[in-house]
Amino acid sequence: MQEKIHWHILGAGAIGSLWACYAYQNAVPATLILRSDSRLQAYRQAGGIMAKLGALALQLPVPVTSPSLITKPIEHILITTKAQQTLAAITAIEHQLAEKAVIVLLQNGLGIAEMLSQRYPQATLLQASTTEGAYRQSLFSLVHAGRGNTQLGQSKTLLAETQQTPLDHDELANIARSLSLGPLGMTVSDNIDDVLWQKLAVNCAINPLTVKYRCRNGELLDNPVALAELEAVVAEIAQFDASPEYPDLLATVRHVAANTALNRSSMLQDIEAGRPTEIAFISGYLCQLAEQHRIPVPMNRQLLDEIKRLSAANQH
Ligand code: KPL
Repeated sequence: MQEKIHWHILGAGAIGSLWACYAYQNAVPATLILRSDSRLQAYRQAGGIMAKLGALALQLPVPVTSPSLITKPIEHILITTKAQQTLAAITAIEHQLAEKAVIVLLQNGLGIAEMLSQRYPQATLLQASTTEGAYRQSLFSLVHAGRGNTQLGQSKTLLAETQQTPLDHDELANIARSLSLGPLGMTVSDNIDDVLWQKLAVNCAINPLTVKYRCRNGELLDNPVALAELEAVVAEIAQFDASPEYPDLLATVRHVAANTALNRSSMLQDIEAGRPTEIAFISGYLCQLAEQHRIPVPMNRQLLDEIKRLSAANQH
């Protein structure tokens, strides 16, 4: 029988905690890496993660560690940190990261994969995108709020730019299977670049506009001014060669806004809590690419500037 892969999960936010809880529930070996020894202490005092998984509310003693306590090389790591926290988080554990580690990046925004592939050229870097809905009520209290799906793949764009070895479909399927922790499913996408680009469009449109209008995701569809701006954001993104066509992209964004109608976007939650946002890796990434390719993206630029300004005024 094939030995089960032991995953380390870096990033104990909602998505990282979600995978860690279902790993525990499925008796799959996984360790959640907390950011510091003091967090570890707080976790021990809490006695685990209080998880509301559908109708079940359970206290789960999920295995955890902290960067200073990791003694064995990490061969498989699922990164679920916010984009802006990734470099600091991985630097803290890189003394134990195996040279040929398999790294799965599951986060909003783009740009981090390129940085990681330069920094760890021997590693196998995979990317994933999820529509599972989860949020934390407090540090160690998690709600699995909505069922979705998760796709995994190896970016062809990144493969073309680096010396990474391409994995075949069976190898990818094996990794996806090991991260499919009932009821969380993970499937292989043969075009993860397309999936990530669609997710970028969703986040460029919904996240900053929900901050601008201080509204829930679905309310963007009911407000004609916000909807016109959402359409402008998407039309600008559709100009890029790598992008899916405008009607498909717009249909995806509208579908996600309708499906998550009652959600407050992660960016709105960050702004309201005075936390840094992911804007630099969402609209910021897009505007940088637009500059390189001389593509006009005035609506995205305006939203980038507005969120940056609000963030600077808002952090407490
Ligand atoms: O990814 C999201 C986010 O809030 O960051 C969406 C899909 C917009 C759901 O709220």
